[in-house]
Amino acid sequence: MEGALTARDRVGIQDFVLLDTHTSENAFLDNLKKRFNEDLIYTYIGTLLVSVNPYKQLDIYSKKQMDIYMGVNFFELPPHIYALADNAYHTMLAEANNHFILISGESGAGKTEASKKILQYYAVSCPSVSPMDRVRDRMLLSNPVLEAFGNAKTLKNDNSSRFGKYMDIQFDIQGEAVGGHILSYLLEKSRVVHQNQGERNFHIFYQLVEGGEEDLLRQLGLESNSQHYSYLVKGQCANMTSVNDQNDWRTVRNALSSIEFDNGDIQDLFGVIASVLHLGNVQFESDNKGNAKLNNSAELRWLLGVSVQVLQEGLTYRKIEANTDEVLSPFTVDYATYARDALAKAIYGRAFTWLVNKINESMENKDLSRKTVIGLLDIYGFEVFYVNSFEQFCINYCNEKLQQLFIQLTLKSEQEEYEAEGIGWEPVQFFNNKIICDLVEEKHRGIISLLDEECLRPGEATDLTFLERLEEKMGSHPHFVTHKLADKTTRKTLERGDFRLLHYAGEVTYCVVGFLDKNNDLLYRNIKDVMRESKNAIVRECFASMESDNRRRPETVASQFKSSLVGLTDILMSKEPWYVRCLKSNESKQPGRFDDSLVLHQVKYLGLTEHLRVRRAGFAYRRRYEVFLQRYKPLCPATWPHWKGLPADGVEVLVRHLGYQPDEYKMGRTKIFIRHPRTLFATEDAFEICKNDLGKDRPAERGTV
Ligand code: AOV
Ligand code: MG
Repeated sequence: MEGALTARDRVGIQDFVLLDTHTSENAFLDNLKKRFNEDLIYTYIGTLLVSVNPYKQLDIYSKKQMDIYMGVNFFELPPHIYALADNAYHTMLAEANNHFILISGESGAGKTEASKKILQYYAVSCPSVSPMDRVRDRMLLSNPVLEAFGNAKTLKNDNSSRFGKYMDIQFDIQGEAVGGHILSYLLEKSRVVHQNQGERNFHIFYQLVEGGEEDLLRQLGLESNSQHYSYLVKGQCANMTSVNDQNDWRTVRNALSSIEFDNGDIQDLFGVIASVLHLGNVQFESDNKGNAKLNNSAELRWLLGVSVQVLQEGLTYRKIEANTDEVLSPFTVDYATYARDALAKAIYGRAFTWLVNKINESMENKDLSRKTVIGLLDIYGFEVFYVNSFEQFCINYCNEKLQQLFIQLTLKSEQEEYEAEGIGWEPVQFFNNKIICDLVEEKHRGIISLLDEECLRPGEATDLTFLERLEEKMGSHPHFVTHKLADKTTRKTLERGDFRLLHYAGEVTYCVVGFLDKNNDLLYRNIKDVMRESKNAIVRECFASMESDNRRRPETVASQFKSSLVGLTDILMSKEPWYVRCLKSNESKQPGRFDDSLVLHQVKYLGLTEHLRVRRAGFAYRRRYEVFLQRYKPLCPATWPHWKGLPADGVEVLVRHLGYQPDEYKMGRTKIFIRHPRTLFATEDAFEICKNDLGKDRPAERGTV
């Protein structure tokens, strides 16, 4: 009927690879938008999943939906995060190797939600033998706990992850989820003592104060009102409508009891939170010599079971070693306030690490039998605020690294492999962000190295001398701009104390104030000694293992972060990748609103159309000849039970027998390349039937390929 929309027009194409006309960005956007308007938030590019944040609850995550997707071939059902989770899972079982799911996208795009859906899918749908239920429950329950301690409201996202999280889910050979392990990355500790306008501290503080039981609050000396605490009101939005701190408190409280936390641990943990709040209310004033003294020591008695006297001294004096003697040097009010905040950040940061370790203990599987893993990566997304500081610098650097990993694993290695395998190929151009990664992290020349060098000149270096060093060394770099070097048009918007990086995802102007301090993250030695006397076991433990006698300079924050990201890249590179690319539909968190230019910008910088072009022109699957033949040889009389010739020749005979059309595959030097997943799925189905028909004595079981 003329004028009527076909279903396809209305709901778009569910796999971009099948988009028949062209691969332009506009066609891409158009398809996403059509689907979004029908509440179809998921679309594939081959096996990559694109997800657009709907900002409303969709009825697509029920147990029934999970059952529908379990064990079904990827392309047989509409795109779904469950389909990706299921495909990764079944491939892991079939190939007996390790996988990871990289979830990326900017702040508020839906990464954390996606990672929770995947974990739920595994916890609910995978086969289960009763004793392991506990581990699975704990994996699920670790989420609300870590979110309470590690997430906060920012201007971009009401539940923004302020730490990076990589979680291995371990499966036994039956496919049961039997253990878990979390690695956490650089928590944004500065939030403990300061929040920008419109932002909050970590959720747990408000949950405890607003939701904590009367008895508990009395024990901790807390008022049931977040307005009372100076650390909770810096952003002037302690109370917000999109979260219910009281309900969340109960969830977290129950989760803590269900994970292996005993009452003592829980008490101590809340003791830490309360102490941080009390510490924030400690104020100093100047005595007649200009030295800091406490103007009210009442708050101190609530602090961590440390003697008031000792703590007071720790907060207002610094111990200096002079020859063999130790002398106490008094702080000014500013210094004392700084030392107080440094202590609050240190206590919270270390308690967070303690918490992650504790959760890991509770999910640990001590059984030594063979296991494979699926790793889930959910980090803080790229973010740009009105003022961006050291924290955004680290977060955005981390996103550059993940984009680089994505490029290496898909666009670059894919194309290099065709070349190496001698397969005719028209290269696809893409922007490689390695140049920005290098700008940040290169040894001796990168921004982190220059920052570290400045941190080695205490007393002489300042944030501004750091900026001067950058100007000196980076001057002509195409992705670096400062006021001094900018052309007239950009200079207007750039302050003297700023530098700007042209990131893969957009420009970010960083204000250098605080870079040195935050990178040094110093805590005076005597305050650490004080903490070791605490009656709170968590605090004692967190400060006990620390470097009191070790005079070596600890690694700076940025350098530690850099090494931990290198470590993460190594972990990921040893596994098979799957990708979820999350897109933000609009900036105002509104349900159903699709902002064309915002989405288009993300499609561009995430390299989605380039990825599509490589996918369309390329091959979805490839297998080494030996592996392919070993698995599928029962499907052809000529290759079963043994093929005597070269594996490549055997594969050729086999696929002809299976009816592969010439344009469906290519023979490389060491591998067969298969264009469409459906070809391999058909072969896999045939293999399953053949295996069942012929009974147990068949050789190529799942797991041997
Ligand atoms: P992020 O993890 O990518 O940002 P979230 O996963 O926290 O973003 O998503 C932000 C908000 O968007 C959530 O709190 C939900 O309200 C909504 N949302 C996301 N995905 C969905 C979905 N599939 N269905 C319904 N609502 C959704 V950050 O952690 O800030 O980088 O650091
Ligand atoms: Mg998140």
